[in-house]
Order: sequence, then C-alpha cells, then structure tokens
Amino acid sequence: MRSSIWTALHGIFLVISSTPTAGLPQLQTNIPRAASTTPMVFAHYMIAFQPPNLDYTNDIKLAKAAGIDAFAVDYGGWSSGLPYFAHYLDVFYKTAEKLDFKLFLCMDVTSGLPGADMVVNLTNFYAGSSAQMKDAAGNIFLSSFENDAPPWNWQTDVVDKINAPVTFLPGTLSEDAEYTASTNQGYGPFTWVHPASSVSQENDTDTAFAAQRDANGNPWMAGIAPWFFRRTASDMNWFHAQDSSIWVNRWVDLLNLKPNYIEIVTWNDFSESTYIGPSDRTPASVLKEPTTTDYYGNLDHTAFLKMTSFFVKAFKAGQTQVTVDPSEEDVFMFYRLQPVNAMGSDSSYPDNAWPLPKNASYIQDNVYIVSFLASDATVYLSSGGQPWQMDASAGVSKGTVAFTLGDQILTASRDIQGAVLNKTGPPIQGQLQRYQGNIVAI
Ligand SMILES: *[C@@H]1O[C@H](CO)[C@@H](O)[C@H](O)[C@H]1NC(C)=O
Ligand SMILES: *[C@@H]1O[C@H](CO)[C@@H](O)[C@H](O)[C@H]1NC(C)=O
Ligand SMILES: *[C@@H]1O[C@H](CO)[C@@H](O)[C@H](O)[C@H]1NC(C)=O
Ligand SMILES: CC(=O)N[C@H]1CO[C@H](CO)[C@@H](O)[C@@H]1O
Repeated sequence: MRSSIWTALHGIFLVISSTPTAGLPQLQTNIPRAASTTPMVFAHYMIAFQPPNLDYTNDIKLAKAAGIDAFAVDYGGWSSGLPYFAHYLDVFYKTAEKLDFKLFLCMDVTSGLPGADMVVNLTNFYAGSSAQMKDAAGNIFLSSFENDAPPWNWQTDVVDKINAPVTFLPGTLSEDAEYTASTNQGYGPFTWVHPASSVSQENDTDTAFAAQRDANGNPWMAGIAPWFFRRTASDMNWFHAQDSSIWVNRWVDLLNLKPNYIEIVTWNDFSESTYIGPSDRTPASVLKEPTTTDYYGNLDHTAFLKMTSFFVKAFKAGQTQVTVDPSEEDVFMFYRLQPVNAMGSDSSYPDNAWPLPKNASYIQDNVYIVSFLASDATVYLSSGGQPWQMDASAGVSKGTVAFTLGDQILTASRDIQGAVLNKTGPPIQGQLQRYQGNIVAI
C-alpha cells in the first residue's frame, strides 16, 4: 500500500528528526505526561471551508497575534470535499511553515473518512514538517472529532503506525469523565461542548474531567465555543442551551481548572456559527442551501478573537484571573439581530417554514457586554434608546441587558485606550426577512 513517495518522505523525516527513537513505532502515549505539559491554546479549523483564494496567510497571522499556538485542522468533515482536502492541507502546511506557525490534524470521523490508512499516511506525511505542532516533550499532536468510535482501533491501526512519538487527543462528546478515561486507555480526551448542558452542568463536567486528569495523568484538552446556531435542514436546526456564560464564565472556570490544553471550537465553522475568525468569505456551497444566501449571515465575530487574546494570555501564564494592561483595554458586546421567536417574513426562504431551532426556549433576548479593563469604568449601553449601565472593575466583567429593538450603542465613562469608546452595532429588528440565530460580536 505504501508508495515509493511515502517511503522517500519517510526517509527524509528520519534525517530531519534527530531523536534516537525516530522511525520506530512508539508506545509513549501510555506514559502519563499531563504533569509535564505547557498550557497551549488551539483553534479548530474546518478544512472544508477555505479562505479566499486558498490563502491561509491572514488566518494564520490573526491567530498568531491572538496568542493561539496552532490550528487543529478538522480533516474530513463534509467528506464530499475529500478529493480536494489533501491539496488544501498541503497549501496550509506550506503557508504555516513560511509563517512559523503550527498545525496538527484533527481527524473528523463523523462523515466517512476512507480508513485508518489515510489517517496514518497523512499524519506520517506531515510529522516532520517544521509546522507540525508538538508538545513540550516533542511528541506530535494528533486529535479527532467523533460522535461514535470509528471502525478502526486508534492504538493498533493508527498510533502504533506513526513514525514519531504521538500525543493523541481523541475527541469525545461524552459527559462521563470516568467512562471516557476507561475507554481512552492512556490518552487524554479532547472534550467537546455539550448541547444539552446548562453552563453549571458544563462546569460540573469540566470539574470531573479535571479530576480524571489528575487521577490518571493523561492530558486533557477542553473545547470552548462562543455560540452555537445551526439551521441547515429542518432536522439540523438548533441552538445550544447557552448565553454569555458559555464563553465568558466558562473561560474563567477553565482558568481555574487548568486543562492541559484548550481548543477553541471553532476558527471557521460557519455552519454552526461558532467561528472566531473572519466571516468575510464565501464558504462551501453546503452553507448556501437551501437558498443562495448564507444563513449564518456572515455576521462579524471579530470581538471573540479579541476576547480570546486576553484569556489566552492568562491561561498561558497560569493565572486564574484575567489582568489587563491599560494599553489593551477594550469593551465588547454581542447579540442576535432579532427576537428569538420571530420567524422570517420572506416565504421564499424555505427555512422560514421550519420550526424554531431546538433549545430556542433557552435563548434570551439579550445584549451581552464584556469589558476588559485595567481600572474601573462605567460602561453604558443604549439599547434601542433605553439606557443601561454597569460599573465594571479591573479584569473581565460581564453584563446582560434585555434588549430593546433599534440601535445598540456602547460607550464608557472614560477613555478606553486613549480614545472615546463609541461602538454602534447593527440594529436589532422585530422581524428579519430570514430567521437569524447567529450573533454579531463587536
Ligand atoms: C499520503 O499522503 C500524501 C499527502 O497528502 C499524498 O501525497 C500521498 O499520495 C499519500 N499516499 C498514499 C499511499 O495514499
Ligand atoms: C463553576 O464551579 C466553580 C467551583 O464549584 C464555581 O466557583 C464557579 O462559580 C462555577 N461557575 C459557573 C459558571 O457555574
Ligand atoms: C457616538 O457616535 C455617534 C454616531 O457617530 C454620535 O452621534 C454620538 O454622539 C457618539 N457618542 C459619543 C459618546 O461620542
Ligand atoms: C437544556 C436543554 O433542555 N437542552 C435540550 C436541548 O435540546 C436537546 C435536543 O432536543 C435536548 O436533549 C436538551 O435537553
């Protein structure tokens, strides 16, 4: 099965890698290593959605500037794109090499990856790249996203066949930390966010995963997401039980629980409205169904990336509190553009005939304010002309305001970064042409 190209490249890896064990199957994944990891933050990048002109430069520069250590490249989601993904991945690695950035593979086994051989080949192919993400011990990262276990054995069919030591972080949707540890057999879990959980339930789940990590010594990678909204089919139509807490409070909880790694879910999954990267791009046609307008609205999520950099800095420094330099202060807001129960007015969008998204009853009609301050300030929101204010102190603060239709204008009692704070977001309307559950974050 192995082509001469594979063998030739394999040879190059042996030369590049000067560790005495290179080239031999490794079983080091079974050695507890959580204690010796350094905190790092990754962002989940869907290879199914390409940047404009297949140029990854902007994404890499933005992620680097926010302190993100690597993209976890989701390989396989929307498997109809599989014939092209290898090319995209190649461009991605080459660009990352040039920009001194890191990548690792997160094998998405939910939509029909051809098999373990492909996973092994791709992992080996890039293991020697200077852009390959490694942990503090020099092991390459490999991760997965899975609902159910794939039809292969990760240890014998994949990890044993990788020609470099591997830190394998298999994804799980399970909330059962003990069960996950028992099935992972020595690997750290990558825990996804749980749709049915409230924030305090998620907190309990995280606490249990942290305790398992402490008990068995395997690294734990926690997933964190700013928002979830999907409406791609009448049965793929949901929110999570969520509010601002899924992002702000959970970051603070994770700073306390200190997972070994944090993966932001996601950089660019427009289909689930979880992105923290740029939205100004044309995603794959699947997002445009059932009409030619992107249902997630290309809404700006810039603020989530800016917020990320504060949390990343604290996490990497091992701090449990966010501290803010006067030169970095900022205040953000995020909200939906319509009341949660307002169906779209234009019947030419077939999705306007679908029911409300699942868990819509858990979604509040709020504007969420998040301030990162070096010293106290009063933050004001005019929500559709209704005044609101919050006395915010140094560090991170969060405000929740029941919204009033109209313009949303954010100001403060003093200058922020030496300038007047004056952010006006798009107006909230009583009814849009098309149902919109995504948020704008500015
Ligand atoms: C292994 O992956 C590389 C990179 O995508 C590709 O060029 C090569 O053809 C693959 N080899 C096999 C045997 O599939
Ligand atoms: C999470 O749990 C910790 C410890 O019990 C608690 O201090 C914190 O307030 C909780 N956070 C949320 C959002 O419930
Ligand atoms: C904010 O900007 C708006 C529109 O430019 C302007 O009308 C308003 O006076 C500004 N507010 C402050 C506090 O500068
Ligand atoms: C908190 C809550 O009720 N979440 C629900 C969200 O929707 C899923 C799927 O319908 C339910 O299983 C959850 O209970």
